[in-house]
Amino acid sequence: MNSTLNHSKKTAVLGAGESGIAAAKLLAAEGVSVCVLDTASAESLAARAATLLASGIDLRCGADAFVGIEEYGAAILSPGIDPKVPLVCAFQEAGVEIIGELELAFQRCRCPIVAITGTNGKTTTTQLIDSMFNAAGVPSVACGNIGPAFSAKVSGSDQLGVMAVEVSSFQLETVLRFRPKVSVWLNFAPDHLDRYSSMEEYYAAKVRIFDNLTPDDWAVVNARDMLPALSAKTLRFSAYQPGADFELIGDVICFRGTPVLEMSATRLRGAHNAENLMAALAVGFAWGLEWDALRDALCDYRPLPHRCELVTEWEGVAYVNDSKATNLDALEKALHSESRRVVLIAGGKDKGFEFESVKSLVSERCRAVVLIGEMAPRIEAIWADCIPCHRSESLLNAVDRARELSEPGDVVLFSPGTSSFDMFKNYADRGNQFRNIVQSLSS
Ligand code: UMA
Repeated sequence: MNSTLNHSKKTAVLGAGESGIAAAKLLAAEGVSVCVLDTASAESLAARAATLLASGIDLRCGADAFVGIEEYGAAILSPGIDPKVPLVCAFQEAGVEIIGELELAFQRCRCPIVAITGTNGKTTTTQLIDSMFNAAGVPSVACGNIGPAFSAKVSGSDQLGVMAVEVSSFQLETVLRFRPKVSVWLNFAPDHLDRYSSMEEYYAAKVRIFDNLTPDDWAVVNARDMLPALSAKTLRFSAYQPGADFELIGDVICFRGTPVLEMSATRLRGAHNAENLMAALAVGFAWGLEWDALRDALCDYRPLPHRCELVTEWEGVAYVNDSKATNLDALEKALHSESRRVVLIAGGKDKGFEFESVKSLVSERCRAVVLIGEMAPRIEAIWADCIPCHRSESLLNAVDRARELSEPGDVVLFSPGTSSFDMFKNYADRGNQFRNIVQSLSS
């Protein structure tokens, strides 16, 4: 076993979500005595308790999670659990070593990995890279923040040529030896300010992707971002400024002046997607693959739902579901990629964003704005002096209002700019509800 952890005592896995269950099963398969702890109620975790029990793993829930901490020699932390919560503090105070699920899986991985981080575009780029490798004959699996968990996939990694691992700042907070063969840094913009006290703290977590790079490794980075000096071989990309290794010249992605891929040959739109494609191409170059081996996979790639997804054209108005826009950078990119006049539906959970930063873009591109969720009053207070703002209590009313406000040739863009948890299960639930509402109203 290639772990630095002390497994002579029991190992605790903190969190019974997807990554916690995968980590617990991975350890149990190695013969480690493991117990999963979760502060949620036993009722809410009944199904997961049954899954774990089937693998011979105990689950302690609610207040029971805090009992007998001295019994454990090590703890594995799920990414969604903030290290500042009482359960993690109790382990820290007891002197138990804690590592994250990402680190646990990395220490067991038997193939090189490409790790992809960034505020936006991670999942699209991870899928692009994974399909590009498979098409080029390098067996690959995509996992990590994209799901399934990295821990769920490492046991078969000796059969793979590479793993494309999407990594979040939450996962990177607790790395030790994590060392990707290629580290991809897509972009950096305000997000997760409900977990981090400042942008500096968020950046400090994310930049840990480069902690263990050596001159044998590669870094693929956005030329617009300020990053520390990197010891790895570095490739830079930008769709917004000249001078990087990968640039966008007209509609064409070029590598050091040579045309490589026409955007119009792909199903992806917008400069932000050009950057996702550049990052994938750069990974292929770092791996020594030929452009011809990469192009077809990138051109065949179909964008995921909830990312500037056209739902329908109705009464001459396009309805676009961009529910994945859970931060202002994503909202800004959606507005930039729209040439039509926009009726924007925005708002959701208050994550601490200052909607001031997109105010001038919104007033330039939008005919009107319909606001929903916890943040609606705060956004209205910021935007109302430059753009007509309307508040709606439900998404159904918001779509109805946006329909009244739009004119033929417009687009109704649902790009919330913040997360969904005040009204919906997650961004996918929010996007599915938007799509269903639009489809039922228009049919
Ligand atoms: N919990 C506690 N105590 C606490 C807080 C939470 O016990 O104080 C428990 C909860 O009751 C719950 C469990 O922890 O049962 C949840 O753990 P988790 O939030 O880590 O969720 P997982 O299901 O393991 O999902 C995680 C990622 N979630 C987060 O980072 C929030 C998933 O990314 C990822 O797909 C999955 O691991 C597999 O790797 C989701 C995500 O939203 C998609 N990521 C964020 C994002 O993309 O913005 C970072």
